[in-house]
Amino acid sequence: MNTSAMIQELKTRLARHTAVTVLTGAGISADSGVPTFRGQDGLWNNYRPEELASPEAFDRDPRLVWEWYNWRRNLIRNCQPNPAHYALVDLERRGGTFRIITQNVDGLHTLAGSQRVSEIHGNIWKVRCTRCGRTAVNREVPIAILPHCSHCQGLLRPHIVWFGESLDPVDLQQSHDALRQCELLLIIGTSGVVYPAASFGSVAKEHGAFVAELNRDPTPHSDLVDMAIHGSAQDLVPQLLA
Ligand code: BJW
Ligand code: ZN
Repeated sequence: MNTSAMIQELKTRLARHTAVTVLTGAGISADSGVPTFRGQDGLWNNYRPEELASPEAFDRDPRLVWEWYNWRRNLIRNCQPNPAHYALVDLERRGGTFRIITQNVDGLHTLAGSQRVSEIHGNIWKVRCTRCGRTAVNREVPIAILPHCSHCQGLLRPHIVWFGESLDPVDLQQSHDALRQCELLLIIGTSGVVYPAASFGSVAKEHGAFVAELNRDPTPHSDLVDMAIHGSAQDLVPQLLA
């Protein structure tokens, strides 16, 4: 099936189905100028994840980790949602059971206007106290290094899920509910290598959903999903709603 035939089939399914779940990754924000993690221009080409995105790294050198997050916050604050984010807002407004499960920490889905969003890897605009666990929104750029909690003076960290850390049980529950309930799962712009999100396509499929992947490049899941469409998210996603 060629791309336009696949888009047409997805449009028909979207019009028919009343339970839709969308899993997004860095690729949906790439067109907004947010760097992805893997691939040619990915962050992990220049930075080692274990030195920046792990609890051990933060224990060892919180200043270095915060400097990296200041650099990222500065970059992301100038990024705006793109047509793919806005198309998903329109999709939610059509009604029915809907949820976006995003691995992105940039907050662009909610900035675009999406309501039912589970940010399973956290949010770069939130901080969390390493002592009392309180979370707060903090949009300062640069954030004062090292930031401390106004309640208990504990050291603040980014409210982001690093490697080896568990996801928030509420986010996990919401995600699993959405994966079990949906008739259609759209997987947009993720390389599909980071767990548990990498297993979400199989979970939805086991529960009877039609699973479609929209990605610039093939992924390890492209042959396992019901449909894989290649192209940029900002071109493909709005076409589904046109
Ligand atoms: C476009 C495009 C365009 C580009 N249009 N498309 C089971 C098996 C093996 C390992 C594990 C396992 N369970 C857990 C693990 C360990 C680990 C893991 O998965 N490791 C793997 C790498 C092997 N997982 C965890 O540690 C997770 N915790 C957990 O499971 O707890 C329980 C547990 C712990 C330990 C052992 C067992 C159980 C937590 C994962 C947290 C991930 N955090 C990060 C970093 C945050 C730092 C930060 O942002 O500040 O989150 S990693 C990084 O990858 C980031 C992303 O959210 C995540 C996913 O990346 P994503 O979104 O897929 O981006 P890319 O760059 O990889 O791909 C972009 C895609 O877009 C590409 O496909 C392009 O083609 C495409 N694209 N332009 C459309 N314009
Ligand atoms: Zn505190």
